[in-house]
Amino acid sequence: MNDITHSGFVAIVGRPNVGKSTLLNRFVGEKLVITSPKPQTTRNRITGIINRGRAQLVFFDTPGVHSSEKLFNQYMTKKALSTLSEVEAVLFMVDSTKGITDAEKMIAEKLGEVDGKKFLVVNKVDTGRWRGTDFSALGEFDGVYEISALKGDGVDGLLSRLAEAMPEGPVYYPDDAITDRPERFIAQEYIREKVFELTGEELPYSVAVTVESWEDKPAKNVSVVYATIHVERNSQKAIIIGKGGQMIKEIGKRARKDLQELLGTKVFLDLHVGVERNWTKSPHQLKRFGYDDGDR
Ligand SMILES: Nc1nc2c(ncn2[C@@H]2O[C@H](COP(=O)(O)OP(=O)(O)OP(=O)(O)O)[C@@H](O)[C@H]2O)c(=O)[nH]1
Ligand SMILES: [Mg+2]
Repeated sequence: MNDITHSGFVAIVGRPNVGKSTLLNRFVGEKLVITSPKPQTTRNRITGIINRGRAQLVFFDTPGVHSSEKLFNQYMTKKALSTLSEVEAVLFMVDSTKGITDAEKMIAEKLGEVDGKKFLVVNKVDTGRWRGTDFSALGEFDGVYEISALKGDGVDGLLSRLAEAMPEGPVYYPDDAITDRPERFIAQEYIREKVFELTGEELPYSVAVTVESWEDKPAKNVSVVYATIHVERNSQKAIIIGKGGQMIKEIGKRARKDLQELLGTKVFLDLHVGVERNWTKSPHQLKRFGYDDGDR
């Protein structure tokens, strides 16, 4: 049981690569969402739940906001911006090592129409590479926080402030929940993260992952998971498989390790590669891989 009397939803928004997902993981204290030095890592709105004192905070990690002609990128930006009007508070995250870009201006403009509380979060201050950009010029904020999502500096203070800002409300999720996403989804994301880690610049943007089957065998303390890595072209399939199957083996090894850590059980992970020609350009295929206009 808990004594939660206050609750609310908090959106984390910003352009790609500013550290939104790193911050969500820091808040929940687990590797819930995937991160990478490459931009456009997060593709869906993903919930992270934490209880702090009397408040339950339901965070939304969102895809990076950026302008693009591509259907898939437009979907991601739309997903992020539409989240803003549904929350009690917004964390507008910027990268202290960079300047203000069009993406920040897009977000600032949208924030002007939003009722919830607005906090400016200046991230990556651990780098010591803040060149004096005045981010607070982006709008009116209820607070400005300088943090390191990676190292944790300033994160606790921000969390306390957010907890205080939550209105009276119901308990949305049980005590032990950290997300409303199923383990299948997290497994797919872990596999996708390893593709970001192990393959070159463009390839990760052509990759989607689906879990085909998942069977828990409690007697043997093992989960048996079959998953497919979808790419857009045959040449990409060859890269994912690698010489003598080395690449796919390494992807599987790393994803399995993360999954075992999260689940606390052994995992048998079997990976396959499939070609879905130009799936990023097809509304139907985007939907099939979980990138649609529903509430996620
Ligand atoms: N030095 C430093 N690096 C950070 C910090 N926060 C995040 N990073 C790094 O910045 C990169 C991007 O982090 P993510 O959390 O994936 O960024 P994101 O905003 O979720 O990116 P998208 O999902 O692409 O929109 C990763 O390499 C992180 O390790 C920080 O506080 N300090
Ligand atoms: Mg992210």
